[in-house]
Amino acid sequence: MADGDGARVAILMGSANDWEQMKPAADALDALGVVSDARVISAHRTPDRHEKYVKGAEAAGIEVFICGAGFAAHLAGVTAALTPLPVLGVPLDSSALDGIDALLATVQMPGGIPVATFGIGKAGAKNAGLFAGAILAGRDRDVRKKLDEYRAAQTAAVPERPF
Ligand code: RP5
Repeated sequence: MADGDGARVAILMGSANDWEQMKPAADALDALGVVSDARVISAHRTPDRHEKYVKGAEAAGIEVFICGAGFAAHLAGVTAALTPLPVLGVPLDSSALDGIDALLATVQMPGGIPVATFGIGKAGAKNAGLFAGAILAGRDRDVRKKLDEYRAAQTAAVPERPF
């Protein structure tokens, strides 16, 4: 579930309109048995909500952030500025530039405040969810088991022939 109760991964997005592209992150974490907390938080539209949430997140049990935003996407970078926890950035396709603007804004962090940047849109969100799970799996045997099972099932689902 992405409703926050017992969440270890925060999924932030700049707009409720981003949810369709960001939901695969929550789904991937669900598949690994990891509770996430999906929030609409914009670095420029709701800066106070942003700072309050990020500053309180670690004490609330959050271990990893996934941040998705479109246009001149600065949500992941500002989040990383506010916390030492790992921040995974997902550039979203919401502008006339099809997400290239968000990709460059997210990936081109100046040295010193890192954001691990994923692909544009749903595939990037899915991989960010799986990557967050892999971070937790390093010292959580239950998540590691689920991750191994997820990958084994994915492999088993690939047919030998295309027809
Ligand atoms: C960004 O601006 C959001 O992440 C969203 O992708 C984009 C457009 O937001 P809306 O105008 O659709 O709310 O901050």
